[in-house]
This record gives sequence, C-alpha cells and structure tokens, in this order.
Amino acid sequence: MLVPGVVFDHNSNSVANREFKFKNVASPSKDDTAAHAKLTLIDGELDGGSAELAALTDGRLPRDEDEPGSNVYFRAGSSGGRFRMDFGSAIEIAQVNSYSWHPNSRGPQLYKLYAADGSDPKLNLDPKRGVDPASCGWKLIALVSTLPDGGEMGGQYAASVSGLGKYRYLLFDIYVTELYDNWGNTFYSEIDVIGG
Ligand SMILES: [Ca+2]
Ligand SMILES: [Ca+2]
Repeated sequence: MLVPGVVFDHNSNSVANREFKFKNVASPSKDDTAAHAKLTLIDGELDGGSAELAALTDGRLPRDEDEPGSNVYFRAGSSGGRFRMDFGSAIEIAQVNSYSWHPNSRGPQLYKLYAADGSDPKLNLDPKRGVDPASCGWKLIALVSTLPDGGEMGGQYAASVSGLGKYRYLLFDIYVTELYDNWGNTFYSEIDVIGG
C-alpha cells in the first residue's frame, strides 16, 4: 500500500497571477473527479463574503489576489471548520490538490485530510469539532501545512496529496493560519480530486 505523500508549492505575491501555474503541482482543473462530488458543510460557518462551498469544485479561479467572492473561507474570527466530499461510491483516488490565493495571512493552507470508504458501520459522516474523525470510521490521510517559516505569508499556494487509495468520502478539517487577528481563514480557490 502506498504511503500518502504531500507536495507543496508557492508563488510569491510578486509573481502570482490568475494562471495558477506551479513548478511541482499541476494547475487547477475544470473536469476532475471532484467536479461531480457532493459537498456538505459539517461544522463551522462560511464567512458572509465567501462563495458557496460549490466554488471549491467549479473549475473557476479568482483573477486577483484578494477576491473574496471567488474563494471559500470560514467566518472571520472563527477557527475554521469541516466539510465533506462524497463521490457516491468508493473510487480510486490518486491525488487531492488544493489551491489558495491571498496577499497575506489568508494565503497559506492548514488542514487535516481524512478519508472513508463507507463500509465501516460506525462511520459518523458528520463529526463536529471535538470529535476525532479517526475515532468514528475515518482514516487520517495527511496533515497539510504550507505555512512558511517566517517571511511573506501571502501568495498563491498549491498542495498535492498523492497515493490515497479507494474511498467514497473525504473530510477536510480546516484550520486558521494564525491567531494574531481575525484574518487567518484561508481563501481556498479550488480543490481537485484526481481519480486513479
Ligand atoms: Ca476542479
Ligand atoms: Ca473554484
């Protein structure tokens, strides 16, 4: 069995543009497997300025570095939240690629990715914060953190988790990037799922 690996990439503010091109991660896709998945908010609240959850899989990208309505992000001042992706049946998942863009602390990504194939009778599809998904039928796949070691936080980020296996559900447990102010909830532009 493959051990999931995580690759990150970053375009700094000075070079990030609407093309979302990266050295180590493919650009976002319009017709990947996630385009047909069902997205459900499990915990937390989206910000009033955020796009609907469906914007994560619509293949559309922000054209500018600070375009709230083209991104999905949790409420300002909150600590993030959780959402679920359902493919309808278990499928082979080769990659999960997440993309974000913001000129400051809402640029980097910090989340835990869980997966479930749906066969575990004690699977809880809606574990709220405070319930460890690993205790109710989910498998922790990866901790994704693109947080820089100091320096510029802003820019465009891509994270790619590969070698997952066969699953029906993905759970994204999304965290704030910093607690200095209310503006640490990442602007997620797109999440692609590449079938195996
Ligand atoms: Ca997509
Ligand atoms: Ca999008």
